[in-house]
Amino acid sequence: MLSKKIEAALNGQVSIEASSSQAYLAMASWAENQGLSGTAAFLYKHSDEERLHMLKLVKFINERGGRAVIPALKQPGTNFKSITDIFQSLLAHETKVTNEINGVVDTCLKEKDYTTHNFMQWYVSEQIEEEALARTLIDKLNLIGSDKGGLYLFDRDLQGASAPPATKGGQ
Ligand code: OFO
Repeated sequence: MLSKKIEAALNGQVSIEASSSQAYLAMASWAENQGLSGTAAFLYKHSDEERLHMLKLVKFINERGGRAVIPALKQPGTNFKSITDIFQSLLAHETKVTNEINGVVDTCLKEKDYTTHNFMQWYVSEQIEEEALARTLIDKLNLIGSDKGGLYLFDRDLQGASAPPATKGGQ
């Protein structure tokens, strides 16, 4: 059974994951409108993944005898200056998410809820990967600068990274 404190912390995280999904959906839509179809595919997929992160929490809360609350969401930012701006916003967002996750982990330790602590470790590892990926993409974009050919290849690479495994590179 979850304590009220843990239940509230996990519901806070449900809201954060849902907001992340919305934020990346807005970015995906922006990229699609710019003709960056690979970047859009990558961001649509990322948005779907965040929704799965949210669902995983909802199910955990309910399974542990708590009550998951499906939150109202604020409209995410919809105007971006450039593709670099998108990935910088994504990294800033993920860094905040990491801090929030660390906060939940901290509450688990204080409440001596080792089951939820164990469950949250999946999120801790996921954040390491997501932040690293965002940093790699920003580094690539910084290298590309204003080179249109480079941007074309960057976008094409992201298309490949977003393909379902069966269709990836014909393998
Ligand atoms: Fe990108 O964050 Fe979920 O956890």
